[in-house]
Amino acid sequence: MRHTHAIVRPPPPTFADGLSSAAAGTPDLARAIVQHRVYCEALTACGLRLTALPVDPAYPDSCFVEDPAIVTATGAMVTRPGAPSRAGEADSIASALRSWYRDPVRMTPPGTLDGGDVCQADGHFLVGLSGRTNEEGARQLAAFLETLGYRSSIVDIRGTEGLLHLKSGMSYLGDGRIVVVPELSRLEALRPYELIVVPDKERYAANCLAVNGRVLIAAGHPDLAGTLSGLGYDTLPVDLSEFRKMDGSLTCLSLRA
Ligand code: CIR
Repeated sequence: MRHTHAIVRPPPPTFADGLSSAAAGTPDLARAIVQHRVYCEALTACGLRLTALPVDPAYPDSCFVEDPAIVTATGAMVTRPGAPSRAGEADSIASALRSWYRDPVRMTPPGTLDGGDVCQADGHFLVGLSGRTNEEGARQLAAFLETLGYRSSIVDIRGTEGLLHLKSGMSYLGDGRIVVVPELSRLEALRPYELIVVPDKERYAANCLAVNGRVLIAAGHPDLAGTLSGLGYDTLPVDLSEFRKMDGSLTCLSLRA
């Protein structure tokens, strides 16, 4: 599937006040801004046209634009992010999406869902139940996706320690292949796919981003980079150290369609 554009939003001055379970120290804002710029350049190098939303200091986590919306080639849903401090991000993403989609659908209470829990594998969506995404949110998304002709299945990761979102532990590469952390590799929903299991010490790199024939991968993960190169993928390492301190990774920094 060819991507043509992406929405991004740079980290705000309040970035360090965002949610984090990483216990990896305070992020350096200046460094985060540079890393975000390099990330944007990598997306541009993959052929995407970028729309950069204005910095939003009211929401420290607002650079993680993947969470308040789900976008596809033919429609978009504005979600209800599962963390109370992020709920207000939905309104600003909704207005940004109106320049792409005639009528973005809004999720309604009591559903909650973070886009980080949604993994699109061509015409099929894997939707994770997590601390952020509840059954009602997953149900509303599945019903919406069905109207667009997509199928979905639910994957429950609530018992899996250390994974904020489904995509913290897996990514779809295309060609029926999924990169996955060891503890998710036995999931029934993944049986139709060829799995590339990331060594535990490189688990952060399970969140990688396949765009238009290239694969962005978190810098500093030579085993996975070597495996992917061996399979013929053109990998593009991106340093995300400051976003990792805030539980962020590659996919969460953009909305791609
Ligand atoms: C949060 O806890 O919501 C942010 N600090 C990190 C969100 C990362 N989002 C993602 O992986 N989709």
